[in-house]
Amino acid sequence: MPRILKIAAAQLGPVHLTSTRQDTLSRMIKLLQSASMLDAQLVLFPETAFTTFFPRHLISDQKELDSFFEHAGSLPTSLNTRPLFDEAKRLGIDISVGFAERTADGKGYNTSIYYSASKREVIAKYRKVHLPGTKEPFENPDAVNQLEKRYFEPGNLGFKAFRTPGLIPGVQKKGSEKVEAGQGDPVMGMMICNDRRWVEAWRCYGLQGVEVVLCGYNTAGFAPDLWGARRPMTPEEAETDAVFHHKLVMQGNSYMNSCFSVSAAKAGLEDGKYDLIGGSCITSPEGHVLAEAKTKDDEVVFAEIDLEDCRQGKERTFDFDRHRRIDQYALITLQTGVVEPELL
Ligand code: CDT
Repeated sequence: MPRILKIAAAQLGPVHLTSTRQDTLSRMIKLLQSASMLDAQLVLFPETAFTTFFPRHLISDQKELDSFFEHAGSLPTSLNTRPLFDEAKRLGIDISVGFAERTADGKGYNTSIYYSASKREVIAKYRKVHLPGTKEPFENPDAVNQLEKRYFEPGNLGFKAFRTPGLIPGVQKKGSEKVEAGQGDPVMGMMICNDRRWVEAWRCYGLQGVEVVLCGYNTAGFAPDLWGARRPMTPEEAETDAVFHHKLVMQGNSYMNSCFSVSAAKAGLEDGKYDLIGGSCITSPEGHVLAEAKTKDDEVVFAEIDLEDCRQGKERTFDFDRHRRIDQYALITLQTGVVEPELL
């Protein structure tokens, strides 16, 4: 049975340290409205969407640092964020959005939530597991820093897939007479930026029959101290490579887990200095790019997809039940780092 879904990535152009929350929020609402004109049912916003990507800065003033964070419970009610949720409710569009989360006991997480317009509430929350970069800034004063390990704890909610209600009429529900895989409400999973480079994250979702993976990101285009460089690269070459790797992991992992994926960038030159790649895209379970951003500015990337397309991979090449050999994969959970074979 076809299960059609209209989905969009809301790519944001640069958000500067000097950008006001109100201005950024208005841009996000405008993107939501543009997606609504295309009839989108679900819109994904980037990682830390409401502010600049602040982990590149060393911020020692606690009050200043706190100004980048939100409490998850108050996201749909806080003055800083509420208008986006009100508009999603008014338009009847589900949204997934990334933000810096401060918990009641003062911990920080890099988080994204899924808001269901039909339920009028947040139905899922994910905290970024793979935090890249360093705790301390690089000695090189010109380096681009990525201080996520300083500001955030590693996510502790695992990779928990969830169903999104109210998007597709006539799907099978709990207690339906004949229950089959791939006939219910869409199965989705969230990851955040660096997570997309880790096959383990995708496989955890794949094992729950994920049909759409949502991933917001802020990826530096030119950051040799972070990426490392075996040979000197111009900023243009480095950015081309970064976009290539972004698409490679979205396409490859979508294929290997027979799912669609949506990725939404924060893109362009933040603070006139820090280049973030664009490349927001929607990929298919066969690994093809269905739609992609053409700019590094505010832009909606849209596709109409049929979740039934996930069945081909899930029932043949990647029928996990028939073909996986977990007795041979023990190393994956026994060992974190690399242990090479003994020298000859
Ligand atoms: N935001 C984020 O996770 N960015 C990282 C940069 C990695 S630097 C080695 C990314 O994987 O895109």
